[in-house]
Amino acid sequence: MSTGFFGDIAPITYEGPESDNPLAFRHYNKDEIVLGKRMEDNLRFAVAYWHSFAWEGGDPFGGRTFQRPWFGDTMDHAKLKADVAFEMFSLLGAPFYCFHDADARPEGKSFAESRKNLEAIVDIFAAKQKQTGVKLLWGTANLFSHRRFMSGAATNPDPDVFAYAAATVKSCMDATKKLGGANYVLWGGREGYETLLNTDLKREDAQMGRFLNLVVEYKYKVGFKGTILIEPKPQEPSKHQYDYDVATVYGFLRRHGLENEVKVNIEQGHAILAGHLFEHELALANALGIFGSIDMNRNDYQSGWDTDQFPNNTPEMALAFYEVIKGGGFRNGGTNFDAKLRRQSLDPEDLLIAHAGGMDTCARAFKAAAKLYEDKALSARVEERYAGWKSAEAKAMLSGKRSLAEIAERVEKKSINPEPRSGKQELLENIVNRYV
Ligand code: XUL
Ligand code: CO
Repeated sequence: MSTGFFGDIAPITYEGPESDNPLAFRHYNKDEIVLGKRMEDNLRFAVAYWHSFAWEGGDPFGGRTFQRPWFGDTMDHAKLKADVAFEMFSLLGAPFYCFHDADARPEGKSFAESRKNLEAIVDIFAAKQKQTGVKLLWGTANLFSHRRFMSGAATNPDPDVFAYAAATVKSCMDATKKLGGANYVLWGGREGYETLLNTDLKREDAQMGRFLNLVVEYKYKVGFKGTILIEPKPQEPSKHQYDYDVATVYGFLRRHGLENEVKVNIEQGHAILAGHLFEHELALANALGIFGSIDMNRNDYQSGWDTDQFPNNTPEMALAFYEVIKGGGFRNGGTNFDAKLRRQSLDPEDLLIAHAGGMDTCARAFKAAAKLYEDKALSARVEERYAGWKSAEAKAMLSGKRSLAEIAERVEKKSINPEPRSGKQELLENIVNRYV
């Protein structure tokens, strides 16, 4: 039976580019074949439980603006929340969702009570997944909201907090496995520091490395088939976070022997906070072989803060999806809307409008990127730019067959005097604009 929260709004369908219905797709036709796959399978959209159902509309200057009938600390509230959430997934035709333990269940008076609350909700989620066909893209543990985690989870100076965090992750991995989740995510909002004056960096790195190894060991022990993902972010809430960006995470994984076990979940807003383009982070993860999934959203470029807005910039998103496509597309990963309404967007329909718009813009951007890729509009030129490296002598230099002295000798003997060539940046930018 419907909760009635969304009134008489009908499921959102594809109506084509000419439609002016705010609750319709203009570009996202889930069955359209692009790059040999249905759009639904290319994009693998997921709704983030925390932003849409747990966040109350507060900001640093004011509290709750949303009035939702499921706000409260009881299991009945949590059940109503689950009912509305799955109604929304179905109205949107979103194939996946993602959640933290704390989004879904009330906090208990003890660890055991919190775990039991989670298990009860997981049973409800499992039944709803079966009814609706909606699946879990990833599960995760909230190791940052409760005051016990204020000085870190794995990196806490208190070993009891490390243990509590480990127990929490175990319960969330169990939940994710039970729900058939495609991935398990770790985002370390408090794994970092507020001040170096009270921090032992070396020790905290070792603690975090051991913690992640425990997670990977447990994955094999229980036979979880999904991918373990780390979500990089440079700061916020902590002044400095150890999973700063993709390059930093890769160094951490190498240091702890995990570069073949763990991949990354890359978020647009986090890339911007780290001083990178979203596509930079995606391209680097591909180059390092650790690309996993994306958190799609948009930062306000003026605020310098993680504003988690719904994505709406087609040209920027097309370049991001271009990197996803170049890397072979999503395998276990997908497009999770780690995005929240603005706090004045009070109406139930605003939740649907926001997601439908985000899905539509992603579809439009993905199709532009797919065409750019198929036409080799950029890649043929990139290949040409590096063509000199195909020569035998160039290959010999790279493969260790030439010493520095031998290379120097050849430069003099052949009077090598390289002539610079145009990088053609404006031409390439103009080409991209023809597609987006
Ligand atoms: C916080 C953030 C998290 C993670 C999951 O900035 O992105 O919501 O995605 O913990
Ligand atoms: Co995120």
